[in-house]
Amino acid sequence: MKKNIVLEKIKCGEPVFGFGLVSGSPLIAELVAHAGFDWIWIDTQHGYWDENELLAALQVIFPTDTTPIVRPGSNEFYRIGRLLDAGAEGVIVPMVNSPEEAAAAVLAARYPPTGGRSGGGARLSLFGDDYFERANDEVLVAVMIETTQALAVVDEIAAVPGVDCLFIGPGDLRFSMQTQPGSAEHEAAIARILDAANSAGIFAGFPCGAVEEAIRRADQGFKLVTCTSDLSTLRSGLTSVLEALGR
Ligand code: 3PY
Ligand code: MG
Repeated sequence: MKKNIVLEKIKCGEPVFGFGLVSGSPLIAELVAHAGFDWIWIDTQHGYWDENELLAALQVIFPTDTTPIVRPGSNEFYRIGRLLDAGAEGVIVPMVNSPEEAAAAVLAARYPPTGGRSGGGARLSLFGDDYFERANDEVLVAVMIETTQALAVVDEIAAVPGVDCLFIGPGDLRFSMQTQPGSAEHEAAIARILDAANSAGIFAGFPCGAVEEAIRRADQGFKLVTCTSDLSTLRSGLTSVLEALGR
């Protein structure tokens, strides 16, 4: 089976740097996939992807060395299975608030005996004849810790068999904590989640808005980080052009 390069690098102790796609554009996905990032985060929770655009994006990413990881809109069994059947090499499941919800994500993403993923998906033959035997080792399962409820049971969530990564949702976490991003209590919660992942022998991830932050979070110990996204990059490019025009 095609190796999951992201998991391979993380197993060697390296952080992996990704780029988020929210625009629903396979054209942008192709450009980014050839740019040299370790992974692409396709966000179908807050991004603007329909199923056909998502499939087209996965098709253009496939021949490259960039690993596509998709965030489903919610923690639903068939939704997660469909993303993986379309060729996602991992899922980042939002709003996982309990060990039971983490176990539900694993059930959807891993084949028996670890989980209950349903076998199917014609594209999977492209990954190799041994896809069904190897997928449980090659598919990355990240659960998002982004509420005070999840924070209270973060060690139990990290201990759920089949979970590879605790991926922080810093924005929702700060809403849930009723605090500001970067406040001492927000940073303490972030450090607590990182610790929980490390203590459980798994890794942690962080979505960053800028490359400087991605490097800082990687230095802090986060392994699966994003640097920015397509629309943020476009927005900052537009700002520079308008500034040059004096507008
Ligand atoms: C959050 O910050 O809550 C996220 O989900 C990041 O996309
Ligand atoms: Mg969130």
